[in-house]
Formats: sequence, structure tokens, C-alpha cells
Amino acid sequence: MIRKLMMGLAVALMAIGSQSCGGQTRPENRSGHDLWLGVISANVNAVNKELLSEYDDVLGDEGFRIKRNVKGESVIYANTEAGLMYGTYHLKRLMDCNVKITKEILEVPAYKYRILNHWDNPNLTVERGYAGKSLWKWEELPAKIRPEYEEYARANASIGINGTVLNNVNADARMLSREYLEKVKVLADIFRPYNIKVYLSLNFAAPKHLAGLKTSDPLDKDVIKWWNEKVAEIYSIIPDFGGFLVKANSEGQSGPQDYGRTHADGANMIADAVKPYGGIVMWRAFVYAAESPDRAKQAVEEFMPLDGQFRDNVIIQIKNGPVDFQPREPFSPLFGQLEHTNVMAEMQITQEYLGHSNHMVYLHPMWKECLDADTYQKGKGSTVCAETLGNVHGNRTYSAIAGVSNIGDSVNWCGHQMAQANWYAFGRMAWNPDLSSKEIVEEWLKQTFTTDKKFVEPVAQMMLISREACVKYEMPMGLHHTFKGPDHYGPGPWDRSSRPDWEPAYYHKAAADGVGFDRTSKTGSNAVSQYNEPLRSIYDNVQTCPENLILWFHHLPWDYKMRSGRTLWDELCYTFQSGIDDARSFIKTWESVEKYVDPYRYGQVHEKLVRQAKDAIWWRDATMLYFQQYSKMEIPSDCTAPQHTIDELRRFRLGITNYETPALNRLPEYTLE
Ligand code: GCV
Repeated sequence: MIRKLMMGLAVALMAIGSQSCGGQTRPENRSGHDLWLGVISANVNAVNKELLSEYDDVLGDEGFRIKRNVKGESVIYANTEAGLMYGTYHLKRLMDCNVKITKEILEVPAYKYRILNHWDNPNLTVERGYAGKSLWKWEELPAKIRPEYEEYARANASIGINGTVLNNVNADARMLSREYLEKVKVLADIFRPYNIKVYLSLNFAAPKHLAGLKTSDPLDKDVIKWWNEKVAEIYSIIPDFGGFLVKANSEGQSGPQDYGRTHADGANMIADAVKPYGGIVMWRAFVYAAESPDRAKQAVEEFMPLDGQFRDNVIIQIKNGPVDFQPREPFSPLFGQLEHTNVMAEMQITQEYLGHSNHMVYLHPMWKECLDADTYQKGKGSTVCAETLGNVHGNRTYSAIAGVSNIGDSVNWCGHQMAQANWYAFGRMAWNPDLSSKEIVEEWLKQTFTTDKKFVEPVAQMMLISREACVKYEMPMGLHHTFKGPDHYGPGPWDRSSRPDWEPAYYHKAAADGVGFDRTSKTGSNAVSQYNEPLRSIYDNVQTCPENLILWFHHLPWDYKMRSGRTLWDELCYTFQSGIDDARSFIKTWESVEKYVDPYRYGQVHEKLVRQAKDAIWWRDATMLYFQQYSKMEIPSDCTAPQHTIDELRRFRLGITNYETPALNRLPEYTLE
């Protein structure tokens, strides 16, 4: 049975491989191209797979060992089918990357739950998705099954993802209706052989919306009964259903506070319902109210009083930073505060704030920066990674990590050829957070393009600096949320909105006296107090605050002397310039490797890199010309000259509706000299 499954897998991979065409991609047929697992080497025939006769505790349910036998064959050992599958993919990865196996390999995933979050809606739109429409064709399901569903599962399995939340956290209550559950079942059945469980985002007001109950109060006995019955129904259809993701009392979503109850009351009601089936509840900490003087403080303020009140199958899902997936934020202080509650990190794979699918930005360095950050909760070494793995407090029962998916029905899956690297990197990081950004990107490049180091080295280098480049050309030195409009593409530091905390000025606070958000203890919002010592003092003191976060924590005069000796104004100009220069250099790097890439992918990436460099100048022009109105200082003459006036830029309209990535030819004109 096991062997059959694994042979079946190998055959499936070979079939896909035969459809790929030596690097040339065929846009009309998405099967078999572009994904890193396109081709399987014939050597796979020399692989044996063995279930261990006795359970090996070290390997658990998903780990594996790979050893060479006397015949020189590679043998994969595991306790479970899932372990054999992961071992097979690992071996294939090593072969594709030309890695010689010289010693025994032992691999066990770090996080138990490695989950993608899709923000996909029943009407096929994807919130903050820049890769076309939703992959899930709800109107065709359950009758019609697309091959992409299994391709998706296989790609995820190959990088160790073992769970997927199918729908948006801004959840449509219909997803829990019988009609939709029958559709979800089809996907669950397809994903099961790949060790992937399905989860759903729930709408907390579902008892009212779906069943016509008068209330959705989590302490109401009819509401509790309704959820218990709904959960029983779900498990009767999908016996291995994973559980729920919940966005409650946030950005207009319903929640327990609508009824005077707490987040713990709400989460525990759902947790009790799924507990008998082994389900979990991922309850998001992304909550903030328009009136708050500092949005960055609110998750801690809301959740700390509830520490210890959540059931053990509830995990608080915390975005990497305290605001919202900005190109650079300090880590969320909540990771280092909760002690008696499970916590997990939510990373964003889709590039909501990092150039959508127009910019090439390799995100692993950003996620690793968060996971490696020390919260000092129990002294040195209490990193976000250790906190979320449960290594800091012995009482944490679940370890999990989530990534907001960048996958859609786009022919290249992610909207930008290079954005697949982020999907890939998230899976690899969830399996092994110790892997370096370089190791992961090189793996991806070798499997996706070629193992030739004349290609891999320069392209890896370009990708490795791309996140820092994006920080520099969008929002350097701790600036954040300076976006134009709700689309979150392009600069608009002057922009207004219906809520103060959705306006850039709330965050940058540019004025004649300087720029930056004062979060210090004496004169500011005292958000620094949410960090443990020594970080609290480090961030509080302008002399010790890292300069790449200085305007996150401090409001400084335009002529403030930076460590380089430059004024703050000049430092900002030169940092933007450095980002522009990096973005320009990406074009040159890509041109230098043209002969290693098929013309189709080469052309697509080239076109987008050109736009990325133009956008970098647009960002600098808009931000610094706007700030100049207050600083009254000049952009240094050795920086790229602005190509538009502030008035032109203010008049520019993107002309897109939410959740689209702007067409390259609809963006402001810029020339690259
Ligand atoms: C799913 C930000 C985004 C919203 C998103 C929200 C969230 O506010 O702009 O589109 O909604 O984060 O994470 O819930």
C-alpha cells in the first residue's frame, strides 16, 4: 500500500516532468512548468522506501532518515507514509540541486502546523492577492475537479506545508453551509494523500447569518449548540478537518466583543467544539480601534489581560510586526509578553506592501529577521522562533506558523516568476527555521532554472538584497504605512482616509519640527514599554535605537545628526538613493544571465524589474518632495533628480479596484538613465 502510493507519486511527477519543455514555458498550459518540482530525475528508481518496524520517537509522524545501503541505493526510513513522502521530496531536491549524499540524513519538521492562509473569497476574488483569481473554482465544485488542485497539493507537500486555510479571514458565513462544505470536501480528499489538512476561516456571526439565530453570543446556549452541531457536521464530511482561523472584532468583522464577551470567551467556545476531533483554533491578534493613539500597542493591550484564559487548543496568531506587514517593522512585542497561551507567527507571502506582483522581493530575510529576534522574555535566547516552537515556556502545547498565500490562478501561480521563491521559502522555513536565506534561494533557483553557478550566484545575490532594497526605496529608517490609498501600491504620504489610523500622516507625523512616530517612554506613546529589557531601553534611547527603525520609535528634527555624520534629511535621501541604485542593478544582473533563462521567463522578469526601478524613483520623489514642504531642505545634487513635481504625483490615480496589481503601463512615466 505504502509502496504503491509512493510509486504513484513518482509516476505522477514523471508525467508532469514530461510536459515541461526544457525551460521553455507554455502559457496556455500551466501544468508542468515553472514550479520547482517540474522534472524528476530517473535516479529516483534507485530509491527504496521503508516503514520502520518499530516507532522511532525521534522521527515522529513526519520525519525521515535517508541512508545508503550496500548496493549504493538511497533508502528512506519513516514511521508514516507522510514521512516517506517528505523523504522522497527531500531526496529529489538534493538530486535536482546536484548534492551528493555522503552521510545519513535525519530530517524532522520544526513546526507541527505549517499552514498557508488563503484570503480567497467565494466570488473568486483574492483579498490582497496579485496572482489572478482564486485557485478554488467554487462554482464548479464539487462536480468539476481541476488538475491544479493536485498540482497545488504536490507543490506544497514538496516543501513540507501540511495545512491550508481555504478562505479569507474576512469570512463569508456561507463557507460553513452544507453546500460549500461539500465543495471543501473535494479539496480535502485531493489534499489528504499529500498530508495536507484543510481549515476554514469562520465568520463569528454565522449562527445569525446561516441559522437565523437571534444572537451569536458565545455564552448563549443555543449558539454553543449550533457550533457543536456545525462542527459535528463538518467532521462527518471531512473526518480530518484541521480547525478554524478567526478574525474577530477587527476591521468590521464580528466577534465576541459585540456581545460584551472577551476574545477568550469566543475562542474557547469554538475550541471546545473542535477539541473532541483533535481540531485547533487559530485566533488572530490583529485587532485595533480607530480611536487608539498608537495602533502598534493594541494587540498587547487586548490580549495580555487574557493570558492563561485560552484553551490549550487555541493558538494566538500574531503578525510578525505590531502594525501590518510593513517592509520593516520591529517584531510584535506580543510574542515576548504572553506566557500561558500558545502563540504562532503569521507572515505575509503575498506582497501587499512590497510592490505586489510587480516587484521582485525575496521575503525570507524579512521573516527570518522576525524569527531570530530576541524577545528576552526569559533572558537571552528567547527568540520569536523559540517562543513559537514552545521552547521558552514548557506549557505550550502546539507549535505552528502561518503564511498568507500568494497563489492564484495566474499561469505562473504567483503573478511574478520570482515570487514563487517566497511560497517555496515559507514552506522550507516552516520545516526548518535554521536554514539561511541563501541556502533556500539557491535551492529554489537550481530547481527552477539551472544549477549553473554562473546563473545561481548572481541571481541569488540579487534576490538576497531585494528585501532590504525595497525597504530603502519604499520606507527606510523605520518609516511605515506611507501608501497611496487602500490599494497599498505606490507612495502617498499626503493621502487622506475615512479613519485617522489608515492615513499615512498618523504614522510618519512629518511636520516642520521633524518626522517619525514618538513611541518613547517620556514624550511618546510608550510603546517601547511593551518590549522586555534590554530592548525597551535600547529602543527608548535615540542613541542606541537601531537606525533602521529609528523613525518607528522616535520623532526627530530634519537636521538630527545621524551616526554617519549626515543630517536625518540627507540620510533619508541617500538611503532612498541606495534603494534606487539596487533596483537598477537588478536589471543589469538579470541581463547578464539572459542566456541561462528561456526567453519567456526572461522577458517577463525583465519587464517587471524595469518597472520596479521606476517605482523606486517614484517612491523617493513622492516621499521626499512631500517631506520637503516641511524640511525646506534640498535633495543632494548627487542623488537622482526628481522626474515629477509633487503636484503631478498627487494628481496621479492608479485607477484600479482593490486587490488588483496595477498594469505596468498604467503607472507614472519614468525614465531610467
Ligand atoms: C484580510 C490588512 C489588509 C486587509 C486584511 C487585514 C488582515 O488590513 O489591508 O486586506 O484583511 O490586514 O490581516 O486581516
